[in-house]
Amino acid sequence: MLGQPRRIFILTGAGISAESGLGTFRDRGGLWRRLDPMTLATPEAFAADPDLVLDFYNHRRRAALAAEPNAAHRALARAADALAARGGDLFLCTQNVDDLHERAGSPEVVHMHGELMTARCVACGSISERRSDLLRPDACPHCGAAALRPDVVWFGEMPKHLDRIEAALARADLFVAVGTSGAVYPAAGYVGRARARGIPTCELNLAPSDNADAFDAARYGPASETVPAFLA
Ligand code: BJW
Repeated sequence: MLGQPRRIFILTGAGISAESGLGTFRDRGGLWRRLDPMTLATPEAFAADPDLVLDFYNHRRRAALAAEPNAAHRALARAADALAARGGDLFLCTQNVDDLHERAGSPEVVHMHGELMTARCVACGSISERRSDLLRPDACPHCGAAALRPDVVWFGEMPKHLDRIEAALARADLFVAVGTSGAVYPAAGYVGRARARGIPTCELNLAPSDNADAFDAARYGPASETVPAFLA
């Protein structure tokens, strides 16, 4: 199925970081099995109880900082270098807010749901690096307003980098989804778009995702095994 793809679109989700010790959202033990996303991951939740929401993300940021990339993250970074050396490219689009792809050495990572390691000022819109807890009041390093929020995309908000993602989907010749449940849009719709263009699609997951039927092929198992094997 791989043939000679030169422009691979990879979509990753929480499953790729599971073996690094970071929790997923919807499978067994997942965050949204224990916690209500409507009280933690919406703009309304942040308006109603900012301390609770900041606490949730402070905890997640600390966990991400303590985690290490695993073999799946590293295999993607190596594949990006190898493809680039052959004149192709690997477009890495992640729904994850951790920085494990970057720390594994991936040259470019598109975080469509934002990042834990940056903060956004709701007053001036600037984005600044943030590796320590966000507290209130916490001043924006650019405008000084006490208006920092986690730079993540909550339900009802517009995902980031959609133009770049569209362009990459339009030129890809292979689409691969890794460790994502296919439950959240627009990311869950990308496989359908790839199929409509007639390019091969494959999912690498521990178990069939919600949209498994939309893929031509699948390999099931832990990402630390399936991703290096798939890209070898
Ligand atoms: C392993 C493994 C191992 C485990 N190895 N695998 C169309 C239809 C219906 C609804 C909508 C729609 N379009 C939009 C919506 C509304 C909404 C939505 O999708 N709702 C659904 C729940 C129905 N979408 C939005 O609101 C989005 N915005 C939007 O649509 O704006 C309008 C617009 C967009 C575009 C064009 C025009 C208009 C925003 C969504 C924001 C999602 N935010 C979160 C939180 C981010 C910050 C944070 O991290 O806290 O993003 S929610 C959460 O879900 C997080 C994730 O990125 C996202 C996806 O989760 P993911 O990664 O798939 O994780 P899981 O847990 O679901 O799955 C893990 C998988 O790994 C499982 O399959 C396991 O089997 C597997 N696995 N261990 C390999 N070792």
